[in-house]
Amino acid sequence: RVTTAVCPGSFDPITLGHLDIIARASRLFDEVVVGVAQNSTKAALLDAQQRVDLARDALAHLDGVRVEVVPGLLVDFCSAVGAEVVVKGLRGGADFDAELPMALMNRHLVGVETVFMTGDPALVHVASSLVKDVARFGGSIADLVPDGVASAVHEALGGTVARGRT
Ligand code: COD
Repeated sequence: RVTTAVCPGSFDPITLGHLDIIARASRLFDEVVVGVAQNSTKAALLDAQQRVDLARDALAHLDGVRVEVVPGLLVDFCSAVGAEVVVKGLRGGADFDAELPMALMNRHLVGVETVFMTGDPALVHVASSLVKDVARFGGSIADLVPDGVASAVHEALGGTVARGRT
């Protein structure tokens, strides 16, 4: 039987940390659906279509991986795509504290299981929020995000010129 996993996130923007988790999940599950969702506690810089387009470009080389918008509740999306598993990445204890109630709520709602994957130690400092902050104040984010993402972030921030590599 085919096991489908959903890798959800805000992906505002997708980073090399996300890419690592998704690539590793794609080796464990038959199908991985990357769900570009709305986190009600965060205001997004990029609109949903931009986040989807950047993620599609960054993940095009991975077999069995596709990217879709999560229009509402994550658990409804999981049911719609036939996923029994949600995959999340953990950078440390703060991620676990944030993820545990979501995992328990999602299991409470429909019984979906959450599988946690350890973040690559070389990438645990990489967070979309920090990436945006570095870019906002003129730093280079080129080696933190997939190709094409840095220019989209700088453009969304109003054409901030990055120092060093862009
Ligand atoms: N290394 C490893 N993992 C990483 C890294 C990294 N460098 N960076 C990010 N991650 C992991 C995060 O820990 C997370 O698991 C995932 O990647 C996505 O991260 P973000 O920041 O893009 O996304 P979040 O945390 O804002 O996503 C929250 C959701 C959008 C998934 C959540 O709000 C949601 O499910 N929303 C839909 C509505 C819903 O169902 N709400 C009820 C939830 S119980």
